[in-house]
Amino acid sequence: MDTKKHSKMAWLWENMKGYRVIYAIGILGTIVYNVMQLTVPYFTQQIVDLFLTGEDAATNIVTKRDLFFQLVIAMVGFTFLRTLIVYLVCMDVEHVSQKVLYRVRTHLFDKIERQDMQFYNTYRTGDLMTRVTGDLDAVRHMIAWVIRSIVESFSLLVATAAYFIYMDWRLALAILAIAPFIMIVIVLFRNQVAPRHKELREKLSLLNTAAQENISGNRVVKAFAREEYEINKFDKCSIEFSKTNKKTALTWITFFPYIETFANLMPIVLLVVGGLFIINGQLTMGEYVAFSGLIWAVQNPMRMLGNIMNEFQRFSAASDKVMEIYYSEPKIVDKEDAVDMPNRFAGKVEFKNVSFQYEDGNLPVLHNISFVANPGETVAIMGETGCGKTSMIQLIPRFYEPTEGEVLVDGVNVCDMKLGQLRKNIGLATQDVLLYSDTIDGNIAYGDSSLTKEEVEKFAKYSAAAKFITRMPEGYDTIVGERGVGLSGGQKQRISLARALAVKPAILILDDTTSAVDMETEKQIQHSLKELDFPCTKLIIAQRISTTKFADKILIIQDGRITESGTHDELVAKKGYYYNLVQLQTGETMEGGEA
Ligand code: DGT
Ligand code: MG
Repeated sequence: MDTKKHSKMAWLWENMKGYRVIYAIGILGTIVYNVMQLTVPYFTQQIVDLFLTGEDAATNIVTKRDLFFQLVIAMVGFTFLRTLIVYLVCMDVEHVSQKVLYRVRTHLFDKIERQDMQFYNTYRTGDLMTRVTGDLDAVRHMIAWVIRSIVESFSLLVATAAYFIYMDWRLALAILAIAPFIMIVIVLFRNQVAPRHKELREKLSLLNTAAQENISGNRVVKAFAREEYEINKFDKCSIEFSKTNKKTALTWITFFPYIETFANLMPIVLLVVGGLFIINGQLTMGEYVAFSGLIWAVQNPMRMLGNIMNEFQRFSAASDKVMEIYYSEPKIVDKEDAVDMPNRFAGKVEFKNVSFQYEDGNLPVLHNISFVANPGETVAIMGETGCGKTSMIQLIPRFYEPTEGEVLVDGVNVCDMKLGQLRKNIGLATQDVLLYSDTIDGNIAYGDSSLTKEEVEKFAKYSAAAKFITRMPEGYDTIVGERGVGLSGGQKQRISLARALAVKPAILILDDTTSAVDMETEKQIQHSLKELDFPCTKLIIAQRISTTKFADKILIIQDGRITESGTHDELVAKKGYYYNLVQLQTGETMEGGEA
């Protein structure tokens, strides 16, 4: 994530590809309409000198009547034309800014979507949301407003300065001598406000994260009756944000009087110096009127600079965040010489001396794991909570890479495969089930949208979900809420199983997928898993002996190591961990409790 290498403006320019010409036209238009502002005082000056205060004013108004009207019409005409150009320029830059916004946002989402697991462990959802919304808006604002305002102020200032110098360079210099002082104030302001904007952006991200985590975790909040606590927590974030906002605004307010004082000095200089020049006959009244009619054109850009600087710093802080994601690269990607595998895998899974440690963890979670699951076999994985089962199966779709050793599928190291090919062959039902707010049908067909209704129903039957789905008011068209709200834990697990089966995977991985379903339903699922109408290797993490009993192989994991492996009978005969588990669970069953 090397943001440093790319300058912000170069990055912006890069993303304006295809719109650069029309943007340049907009900028040119900005210059034109600002220079055009000078026409009004020019015409005014002519009118004043010729028809109002000049020596021949009285005769001129009779003899040069036509010129008078021409000047007035030109003045009105230019004003209209100018308004039209301003309108077109605004449309133009708005158009470009929206196009660029769309482009960057799509790119950003694409980047986020393709990241690996580690990325999601690092970034919080609320922060990522801030990047694709608020931060991006600051980028849009840069194109639509900040750049245009810089050009506007600059062109107005330069044109006016040139016109002033043309009229009377001594008076012009006297007025413009104040500008450098304003510049100094602006630089001091920038140094103070830049860190404020960085801080403000962080506070906004914290605020969004607090809101997001709270809303998605609302059930826990309710369960623990922690509403007050959470409201207070959010309130704190909100106060922090508002305080920082105030601090940022205050920074401007501290500098504003200096700029305002300097800017207001300009008309005073004009009055004093200009007055003296008129008295001495070095300046006509018309010229004085032109100067005074245009003095705002020097003052305003100076006043605007603070505002522009403020917005520029906001862009600067936001674009850092956006560019960090924009240039981020997932570590787990296809190798250039990735092996091209057949579309459908045979389904052999092999771990060879695999050890693994999370990048953000300080201890290895898997040690020297070796086993083979042959095509079509069922391998059960058992072990107490936290022993590393989920971590182990996450290495198969290459969500993470082993720190040592190799994970092979069909004899090829998964790290040498194309990710897309590998993952298309794996059906995974994760431990914490996440369903989309979509219909049940849509959720089951998530991995293969070409699935027919009949097929969806078939997979629902396999996962023993058909019955409860048909009982729902709208059957397969029932919309399940966000994260599957409205379904029971066991129902969600069964839909998740149907979704994993629906891709007809060569390798099916079930991570505790039947933990929340009753024994009877589980039996049905076991039965259908045996009867699947496509060949499939199954890796099943489970806690119940009833689930694992008929597996071709059972692996017992303890503290990240395989301590026992074999069939049910072999492991029972071994009288080790598994044997104790059997004792414990069958004993409980006999007493009538569920294992
Ligand atoms: P379970 O699902 O409760 O039966 O437990 P397992 O066996 O699935 O455990 P697993 O693989 O989720 O976790 C093994 C160890 O790894 C445990 O000490 C927690 C740690 N761990 C899990 N996920 C992460 C992670 O994303 N980052 C870090 N640093 N550690 C993790
Ligand atoms: Mg687990």
